[in-house]
Amino acid sequence: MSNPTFEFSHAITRRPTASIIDGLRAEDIGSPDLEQMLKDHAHYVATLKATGAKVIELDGVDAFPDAVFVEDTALCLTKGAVLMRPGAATRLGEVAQMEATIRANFEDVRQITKGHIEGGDILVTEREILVGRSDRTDAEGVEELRSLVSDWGHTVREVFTPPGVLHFKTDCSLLDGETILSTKRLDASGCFEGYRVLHVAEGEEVAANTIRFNDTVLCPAGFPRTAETLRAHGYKVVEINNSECAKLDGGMSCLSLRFNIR
Ligand code: CIR
Repeated sequence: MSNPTFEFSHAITRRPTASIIDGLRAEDIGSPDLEQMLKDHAHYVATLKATGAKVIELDGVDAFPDAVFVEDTALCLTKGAVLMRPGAATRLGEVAQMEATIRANFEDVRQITKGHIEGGDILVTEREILVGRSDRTDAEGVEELRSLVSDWGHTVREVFTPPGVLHFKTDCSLLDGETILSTKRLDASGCFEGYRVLHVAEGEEVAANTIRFNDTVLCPAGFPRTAETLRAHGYKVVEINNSECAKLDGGMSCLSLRFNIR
């Protein structure tokens, strides 16, 4: 495999802690169960490792209930990394918790200092970086990201996360250099023109937040028609229970930062 958009040597994850019950959520559908979440998290980490990647497993930070959702704190690219500035006030401090690990792995580290942007709103494809404006990501944050990554050769395109959807990637994932898995509602916005788009099955919108990690697509369990679509298109799928993270609007992408420094 030589395609940098889905070839990863490393991932960073962080264990959930007891404070997970205080994690942010749009709607209260019950408190996450830490024991179950730890089991699911271990399955997730083992699946990443099984692809041959090194997983940097960070200890939980009890002071930050949402810290398990590491994706929102940084954007890892080939030439460097950018520390984010989360739009959720309770999550701002998570960036400082991640900074040392990012600096240990990247020589060139830049930082968003204006506005807000969360990693969950960023989809990196082979040709561009799509950033969805959302309740967590604003125009100022998008503009600063654009200026920070332009000399690394990246083009940033501002798009829009559908109303009521937490992050852009809540509704889509990159499956390979040209293929995106998306909900119909997000694809209908026209943001994926020029890409091949597979739709998640009707009623399985939650399954849009998957990750392609080396030869494997990690998919939340319980969405059999979408898993079948992926398998029918030749992807190797591993289904991971996501019942507890889902109570906090989290999914497969949120649980790791992924990069390639092989
Ligand atoms: C939050 O509301 O910020 C967390 N409870 C969930 C974050 C999910 N992160 C992601 O989609 N990248």
